Amino acid sequence: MKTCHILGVPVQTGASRKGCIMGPAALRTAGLPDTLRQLGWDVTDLGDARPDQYQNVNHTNPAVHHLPDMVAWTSSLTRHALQMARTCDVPVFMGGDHSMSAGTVAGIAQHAAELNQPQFVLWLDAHTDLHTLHTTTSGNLHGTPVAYFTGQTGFEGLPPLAAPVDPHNMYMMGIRSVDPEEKRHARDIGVTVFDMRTLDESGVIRPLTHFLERVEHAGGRLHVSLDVDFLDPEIAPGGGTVVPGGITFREAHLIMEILHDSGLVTSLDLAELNPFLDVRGKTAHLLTDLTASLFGRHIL
Ligand code: EXY
Ligand code: MN
Ligand code: MN
Ligand code: MN
Repeated sequence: MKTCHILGVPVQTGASRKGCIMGPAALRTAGLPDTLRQLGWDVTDLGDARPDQYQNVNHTNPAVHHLPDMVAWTSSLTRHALQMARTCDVPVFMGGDHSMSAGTVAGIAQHAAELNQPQFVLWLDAHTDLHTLHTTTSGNLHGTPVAYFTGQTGFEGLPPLAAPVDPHNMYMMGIRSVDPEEKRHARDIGVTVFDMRTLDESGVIRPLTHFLERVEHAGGRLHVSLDVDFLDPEIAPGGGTVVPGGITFREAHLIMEILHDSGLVTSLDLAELNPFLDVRGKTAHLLTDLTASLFGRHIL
């Protein structure tokens, strides 16, 4: 039986609006662990992570706030993610705002390096989250994890990476809100971005299967990072930075079903769920249902 360890990550200081601290509890209330058990997975809920010691660190960019929190969470989550990747088939991280992925992806990538396998990342998001501590103007650090774990400079104070993710192994889908510096950054470092315009024109299947062929050919491991605002706000209102014109219910399930059938997914983030902004648990239930599709519920 395949094993899945689930870790709650109640972090919210990376986001502009508070409430992601309740994300893990909302996903448990929506029944995520038992849903996966009913699909035949050996699921262990590890409870919620805690940040490491609070270190006093500040940054030359006056806009940046809550940096000590990101430092404390990143060092804790890198350690947790590495341990989880070593001890189960598919670690699942229930956030919490997207700054969590600085630590989850860093730890997951470190394990891939131990296995001498390339780490690929599929970033499902309206945003590229490619700011550094120097380029962010909002100072909300959930807009920076991708630049951090791909090893970009400009993260003074954060833990050094054991194994940066190669930006050429990063694919993004659903993108529709990108700041000018992020556009430059994405081009300069070679991240592949399938924005909503591309998906409108070509659908989700072609870009996704092209990416999965690359992962398969490279013998890679695949981390999926699903941000609530990847989805259209009509079906997923429970996020603090939602953007109109997102992925539909069926497109999202199709992506999860194709990912399941590929057999390539080795870890998952569920990020940016803010139950304070949700409507009767609608987004928490949708994330749980999408995770069930990723774990094989659709198999007849
Ligand atoms: N790019 C904007 C900023 O840096 O503030 C918006 C970031 C939103 C990040 C959310 C987690 O995806
Ligand atoms: Mn703040
Ligand atoms: Mn994000
Ligand atoms: Mn986002």
